[in-house]
Amino acid sequence: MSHSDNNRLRSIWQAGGTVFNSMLKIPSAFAAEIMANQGWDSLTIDLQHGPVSDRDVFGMLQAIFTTSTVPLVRIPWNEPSIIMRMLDAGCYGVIGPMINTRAEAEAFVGACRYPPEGYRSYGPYRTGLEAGPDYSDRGSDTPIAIAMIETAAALHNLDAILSVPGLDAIFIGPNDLARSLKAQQHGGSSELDVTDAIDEIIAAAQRHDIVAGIYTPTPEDAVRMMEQGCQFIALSADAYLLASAAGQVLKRVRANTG
Ligand code: 3PY
Ligand code: MG
Repeated sequence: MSHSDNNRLRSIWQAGGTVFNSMLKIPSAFAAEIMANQGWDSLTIDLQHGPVSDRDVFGMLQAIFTTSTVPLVRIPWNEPSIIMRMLDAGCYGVIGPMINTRAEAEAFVGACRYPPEGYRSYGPYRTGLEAGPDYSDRGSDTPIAIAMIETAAALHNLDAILSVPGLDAIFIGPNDLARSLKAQQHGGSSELDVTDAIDEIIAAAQRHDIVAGIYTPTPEDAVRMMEQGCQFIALSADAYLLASAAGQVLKRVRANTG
């Protein structure tokens, strides 16, 4: 497969479409290959939550690149060295967790772009194999920079974050967002509803002409969020999908025996 065109996810978004993605938490090239063969537009290798380490990423990328699925990575924290190493290895986009201020968003986007747009250091040792020898000439426009909005602070600084040049998309983390908003309300009700906050974030992204994305645990949530305007849907994760399929099969067979 050739990724030598510009990032395919941008073409989907520019045509008004939705990118369907899932998270990879199983540190295995084989598991990544199985997931990539199911037709996801993109898959996100998750270095933030789960047992995947830097060293696992290489084989997982090689497996994903046997298909047209676009590989992204979620870094453990907003830190430039891991962003650069993941882009050099061949990830086509980075999801940065817990981006709370404009300065953090600028640092995040800058690490994904070569000068003059950013401060990414040169050294794409594997990317050229997939993206072609001219990668370094267009290395600044190929990677997708996706900032996670998942705290009360980020909600407060929404317009400042969303107006950072070069930011492609935001990704809402509903779990952290709920915890952060609840903490801000000094404990508040245990059933805090984050629907209003999510609506506010999607509306702000649309105002700034930035793609809105969100994590959704179920297909029903995914459809609902897509209808609300999200164009990047991260639906569940390999580990959860394996658990769910295995559990359902066993339940069905037990229901039909003694
Ligand atoms: C969250 O819900 O906080 C997430 O980070 C989902 O990936
Ligand atoms: Mg989170």
